[in-house]
Amino acid sequence: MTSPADSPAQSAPTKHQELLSWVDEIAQLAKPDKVQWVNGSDEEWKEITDALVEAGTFVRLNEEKKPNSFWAASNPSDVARVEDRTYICSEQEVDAGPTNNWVAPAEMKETLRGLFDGSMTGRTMYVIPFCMGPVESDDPKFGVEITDSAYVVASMLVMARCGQKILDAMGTDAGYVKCVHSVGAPLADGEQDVSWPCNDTKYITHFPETREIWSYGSGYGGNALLGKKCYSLRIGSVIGRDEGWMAEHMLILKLTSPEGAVHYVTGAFPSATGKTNLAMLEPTVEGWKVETLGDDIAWLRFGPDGRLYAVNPEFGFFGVAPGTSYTTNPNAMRTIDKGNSVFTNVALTDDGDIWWEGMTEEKPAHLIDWHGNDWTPESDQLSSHPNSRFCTPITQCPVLAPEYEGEPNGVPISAILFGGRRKTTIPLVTESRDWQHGVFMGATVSSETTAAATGAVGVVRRDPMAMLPFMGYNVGDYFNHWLEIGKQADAEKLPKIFYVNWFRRDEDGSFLWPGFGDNSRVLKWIIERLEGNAEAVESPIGRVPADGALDVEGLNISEDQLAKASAVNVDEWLEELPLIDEWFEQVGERLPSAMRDELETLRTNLDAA
Ligand code: GTP
Ligand code: SPV
Ligand code: MN
Repeated sequence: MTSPADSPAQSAPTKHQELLSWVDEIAQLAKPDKVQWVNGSDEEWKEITDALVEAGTFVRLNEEKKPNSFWAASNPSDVARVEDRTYICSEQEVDAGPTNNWVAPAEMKETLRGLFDGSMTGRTMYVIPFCMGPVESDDPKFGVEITDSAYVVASMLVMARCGQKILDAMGTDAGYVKCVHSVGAPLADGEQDVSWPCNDTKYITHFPETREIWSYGSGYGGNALLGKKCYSLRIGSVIGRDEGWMAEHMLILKLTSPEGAVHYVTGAFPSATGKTNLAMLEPTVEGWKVETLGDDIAWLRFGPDGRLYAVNPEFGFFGVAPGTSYTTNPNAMRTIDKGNSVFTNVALTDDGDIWWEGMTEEKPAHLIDWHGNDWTPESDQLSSHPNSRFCTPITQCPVLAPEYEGEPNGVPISAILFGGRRKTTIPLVTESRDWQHGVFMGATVSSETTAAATGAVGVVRRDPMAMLPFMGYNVGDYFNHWLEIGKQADAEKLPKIFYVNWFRRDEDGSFLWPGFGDNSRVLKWIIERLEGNAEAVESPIGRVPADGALDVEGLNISEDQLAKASAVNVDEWLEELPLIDEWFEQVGERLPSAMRDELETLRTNLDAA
């Protein structure tokens, strides 16, 4: 056994002294068997995935169906983000705000030091240098994740730009976010490993002042791939507040009209509420084209022309598997069919491929389900966990916009969509009157909870800007930051803000709006509004499409259904008001007064209606 005391620094591929000593410090604490720097080479990918197959974490899929791809099943207790175990450890409790769990940083560090002491014994400690967004951008943001999970290494290699080229770009002194992760399952000498090591004790912790992330006990997605939610959103939102930009839970798409006009649009919808699907949809309206730039996270910065530019800091899709099919999201299917992907908690077919609920109309006669058990269509259990995921390279997406690589500083945004999953109340599409009203729409987004986080599913909660679980600081300050951003640009340069809901239901529980590719009809109306070519009417909650303004040609929907999907129902909104009151009470004293003003305007409008 080589001990970390054998100086990982000597074999280290960097002269960044501060980084080297930090890696050394973590190795001294966690006591791994060895330290390995991740370089991002093809040989390394093969070595790591082979080792994961050997360990039973990965099953290699059929090369003809999914080349260079793998199936993994997690421990059944480790399947989603754990919001109740997620902490923002700012110096002052008030800076974490009323929506985040908080523990004082010194106290949390002490707890973590105890947990990490020897936590990597018997394992390899990997060091993953990564960059959020193109390394060629004007202001590349670096991170280094230390982890004892080879599954995390394989997933990070798909999800972020990683390896030697990043270390080289960091030089000897670049700043970076320190990300420390352990599954919390040390191995005693000779102890047999399990296929998915993890710990019942979990901590997902963030230190906004020192820009650090420490994650313990989980190997899953947003808990463990620390470039994703932990850095890109929680720490990212803090950096953005301090530097005058925004880190948001948004897809980015490019829309081209039949006349060739190009618009870039972002959309913030809560977890498992349609970002991946909208990002790469196939329009059902004639002549319109959608291309993808991102499906989960956008960093928005002002460009020299005073417009807001969006960059996707990620390099892959970590998408919800169930419901993804050649009918609902053909471009996601084409992306994964190219291989080089990791599938977690889906089902395995008899010919070495993967399947999940909704992939095909006809269910396979036999599967191995995500628990590793035999499964047949008669089975009363789902074959795949509702939050099972595909992890696949974004560069394989057939409708990836060339700007993804070609514009390292991002694309100028014309419109921002907010949306939630609501059975009632929220109409198909509403246009805000101005930036402040749009911020109010975002600040009051509500949505039914999904399987993307542990806990009850289907409960309506406020999920402001789809960021409730991802804000790295006080929610009131976050709203204020949105308002401040709006003051930094002329109104005509700011994106226009819209509120959408694809999930309204009929009395019988069925969706009123067909969704998916037909959401292009809403995008079309939005773009026509921006260009002054579509009619809208004022309503108490904002502007909605005038009769006949929404293109429904060829759409299989009754007039009654469309009316119900689009309706501004004053009674439903009057029931919503006390919920918004309650939410603003919860936000507390740092709620900007402009948000109360907007609420009073809404109340007045509804009373007059
Ligand atoms: P995260 O990756 O968790 O942030 O999720 P996401 O916002 O990217 O959600 P995604 O696009 O993966 O969609 C989640 C679920 O919603 C899937 O099961 C989809 O099939 C379903 N869905 C997406 N768009 C629509 C839509 O327009 N209508 C309906 N009814 N369902 C949709
Ligand atoms: C989400 O929950 O919003 C996701 C999946 O995109 S995770 O990476 O687990 O955060
Ligand atoms: Mn997400």
